[in-house]
Amino acid sequence: MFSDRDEFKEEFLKKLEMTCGKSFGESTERDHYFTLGNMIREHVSTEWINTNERYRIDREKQVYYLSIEFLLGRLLHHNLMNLGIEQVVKDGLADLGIDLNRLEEIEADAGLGNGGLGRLAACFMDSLASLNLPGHGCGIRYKHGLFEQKIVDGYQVELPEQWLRNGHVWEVRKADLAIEVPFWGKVETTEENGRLVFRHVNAETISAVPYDMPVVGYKTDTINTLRLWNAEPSPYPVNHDILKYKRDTESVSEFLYPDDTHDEGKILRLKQQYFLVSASIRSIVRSYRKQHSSLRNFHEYVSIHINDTHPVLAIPELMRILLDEEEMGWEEAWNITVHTIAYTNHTTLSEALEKWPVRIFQPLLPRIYMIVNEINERFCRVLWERYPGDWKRIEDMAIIAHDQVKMAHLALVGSLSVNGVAALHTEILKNREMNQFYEIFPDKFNNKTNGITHRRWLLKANPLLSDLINESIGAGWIREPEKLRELADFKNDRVFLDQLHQIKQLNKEKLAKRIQEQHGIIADTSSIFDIQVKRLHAYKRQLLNILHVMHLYNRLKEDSNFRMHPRTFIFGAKASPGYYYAKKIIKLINTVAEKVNYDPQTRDVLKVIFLENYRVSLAEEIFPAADISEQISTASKEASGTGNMKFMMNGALTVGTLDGANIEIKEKAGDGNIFIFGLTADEVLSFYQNGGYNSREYYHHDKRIRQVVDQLVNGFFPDADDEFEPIFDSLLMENDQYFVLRDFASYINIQKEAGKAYEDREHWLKMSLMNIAGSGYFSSDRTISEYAREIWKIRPAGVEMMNK
Ligand code: 26V
Repeated sequence: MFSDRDEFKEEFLKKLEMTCGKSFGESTERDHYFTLGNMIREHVSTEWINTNERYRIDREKQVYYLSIEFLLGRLLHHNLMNLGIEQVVKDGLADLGIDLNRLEEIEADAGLGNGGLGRLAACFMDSLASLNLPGHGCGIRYKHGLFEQKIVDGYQVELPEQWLRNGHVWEVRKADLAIEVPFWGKVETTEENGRLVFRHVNAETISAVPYDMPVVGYKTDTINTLRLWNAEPSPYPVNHDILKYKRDTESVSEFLYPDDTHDEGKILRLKQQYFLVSASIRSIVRSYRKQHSSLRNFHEYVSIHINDTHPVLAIPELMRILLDEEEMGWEEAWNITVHTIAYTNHTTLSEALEKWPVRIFQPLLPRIYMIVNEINERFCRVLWERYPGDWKRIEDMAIIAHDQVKMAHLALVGSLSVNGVAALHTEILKNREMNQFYEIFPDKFNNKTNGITHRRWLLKANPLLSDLINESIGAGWIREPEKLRELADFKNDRVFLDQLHQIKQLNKEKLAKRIQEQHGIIADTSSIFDIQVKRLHAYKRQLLNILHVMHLYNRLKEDSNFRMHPRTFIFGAKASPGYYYAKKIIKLINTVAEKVNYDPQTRDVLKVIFLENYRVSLAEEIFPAADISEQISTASKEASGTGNMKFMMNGALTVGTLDGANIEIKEKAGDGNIFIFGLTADEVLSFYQNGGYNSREYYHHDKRIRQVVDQLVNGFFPDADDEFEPIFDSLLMENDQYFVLRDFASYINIQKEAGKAYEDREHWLKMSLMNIAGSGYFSSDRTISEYAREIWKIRPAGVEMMNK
């Protein structure tokens, strides 16, 4: 690579002329961005090829992470940082009068995901490469990532996102490696030489064309691959309406999560899932066959991880290859398959557990359906032997029942490992949601508490804090994040704490500047920045947060003696387009904002800001600027949360329930350095089981609650008419499923406590420091090391496998 800035400049200028066909004088910032991006990718190519070569020759075990989402965000800065050339490039560009920061802003976010599940996959890619582990991602190259959100008159409006509009510099199209994926048609069964042979005929095929992206590890020479599949018309269509065929085909990689309320949408989703799985597994097998003469020992060299149930058809697809192509017997094929696949569960919400109607599944994927059916029959037989006569249990646990294919059951039966994503979540899976499966397969279940890449979320996102950490404990934490612990030694160091304060202020100013530019609202940086950013969902209880804001507003209006430290409540959230209730909450937040931000009596102490189009690149500016992190889900509902970890690592204090990873955050930060409130998971689950909650009692007995709930419908918001009636109804008519009113008083109290604590600056900074110091555990390097050691059994490159 370039050894100094002059060498860099020379190459940059040469490349600029070649790629853009313009002189430097005529070139635009966009030209500079693309020139730089292409240059970096080309430099990476040699190491990329070397890594693949090394993997091939060493025949090391490889892991493939299959995920329907990869929420990557921007890659330029990240790649420069990981390659260790950030400074040279920055200086070289500065000599040419180019500001690297501005070039970074040109890059569109690769937003191929919804939220935590997709961002987790992206963090894992970074950790795998940075730990020199042979791990690759497989996903779909959606033409449109998650929609772009506009707020119009307080309502969410969705626009198609266009990340590929100007091309994407980090991908390489590999047309020669395309794979034909078959749908529809029929299976013909014949007997040949005493063996049943299955032929899938009259299928409509779709070409899966891989686009590979290099995954650069932090200052290592490992460059792994993220392979995203693009759906294109096959060169051999059987369908004669070519235009329709082309449209139908391309729609497979057009949108993330197409609406599946109707059959057409369901078909498209299932098509996407099989498209991802079939192309991925077949390309894995293809490269395996180059090094091995048979698939007998496949599971000793390959591990396939399925990120939630979306890629669960990996199980019957691998079976299909082993049975139909390798001509193995069922037992042997099954043994290999189960030993290859591992599954992570990311939610216990029943509405998110995937089920597909047989009437859709069977015709779309006829051979795969036969195999799933066989897996189901064999599994039911095992159940019958174990629980003779227990029809109810068998019906509950079957993979196919009541005309539905239950994807989670298939995953549980067909994989070697099943893990939850935080300690509490895994316990809930074992003891409740998946208890019947836990009884039969106790050894499959294990916990892998989520993590985040500290390189993006601290080193890159918060350079000021990173510098301070480097100055005080050295840079060892970048490779060994647990070393952040050493920061605890500074908790009585006034000078250090003061620097911590300065940095937070500067980060808040930066965010305030963006808020003013985009929203025209002035955020007072001496106020507490109290932030809730995440998908919008009822269980995450953005509603609790905004009702609390309304309560504070009422106090300020009614009691001239009421004092509180000024607060800026910041929200960022996208609601799923068909999720009516979530959209109402967005409208409510914006309506409250209108009211409190412009009231002369309150505007100096209370501000509400809804940040439009929350996404990875915006998140990178938000976390470093937070004082308070809102993690207020109904206990038991948030599997883990990962935003909570990003806030903690940047020194925000958590106001939260004992849910998901919050519990572990409390352990690592220390009980005194977090603000916990509300029902526990056991209490919530026992209410669900035994009843006993009546939201109206809380409404009637607490006038603070009555006041804010009434304000939803009583004209308090002058133009709202019956806008918020559905919210009112959810709280009182539908008995408040998520215990908003039950936790309300407790939330008011803890928020008051947090506000008070903020006024003792030194103590606050100490608490903040203890959060940063305890956050090393939440690096995805720790998470990935656990997956590698305990599930995948892979070792970093260069380390000999024992007993091999
Ligand atoms: C998705 C949807 C989409 C449509 C509306 C209903 C609904 C309900 C739940 C979900 C969740 C899908 C799985 C998921 O994204 N889980 C998240 O995974 C994160 C990474 O493990 C974890 O930190 C979050 O707690 C968990 O919600």
